[in-house]
Amino acid sequence: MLRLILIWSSVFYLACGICPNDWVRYEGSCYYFADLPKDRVTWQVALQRCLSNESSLVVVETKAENDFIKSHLAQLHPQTEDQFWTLGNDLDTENTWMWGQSTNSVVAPFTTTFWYPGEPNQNGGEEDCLSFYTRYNFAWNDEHCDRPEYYICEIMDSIGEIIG
Ligand SMILES: [Ca+2]
Ligand SMILES: [Ca+2]
Ligand SMILES: [Ca+2]
Repeated sequence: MLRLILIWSSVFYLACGICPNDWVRYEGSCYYFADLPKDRVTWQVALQRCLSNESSLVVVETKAENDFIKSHLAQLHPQTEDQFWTLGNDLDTENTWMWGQSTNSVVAPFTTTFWYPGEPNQNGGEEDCLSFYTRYNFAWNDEHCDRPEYYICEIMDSIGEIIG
């Protein structure tokens, strides 16, 4: 059922060339950026928030998409320590980074990465969720999944291919 909702929603919005209210369009996708300064949640809660909005945590596939997200995050003027969850994680197998989890419906390997130098560093021995880190000028960081952070949801045109 969830798959059907995701696919239908994706087809509807993207075929119409529009996004839901409060979402931002870029190329073939619609994005939702969590409200600053209050909407900070764990990675798992962020994932559920996106799923309940018929979307996914963001999947970054190209440098152009990464650049779009970085420029939008800069416009939000977050604090230095603020981070933004993506769907990326190595929860299934340490140091094997994937978009999604085997227990979720969306799983895809990474094609391109934008880690900050020295990341992912598994700091403290348990950093398994991927964030855009303000301190790093929004380069990628692996962070403790239970830490409350902001998040980005995406309705993507390729979601049908990814989960199909
Ligand atoms: Ca994407
Ligand atoms: Ca890890
Ligand atoms: Ca890290």
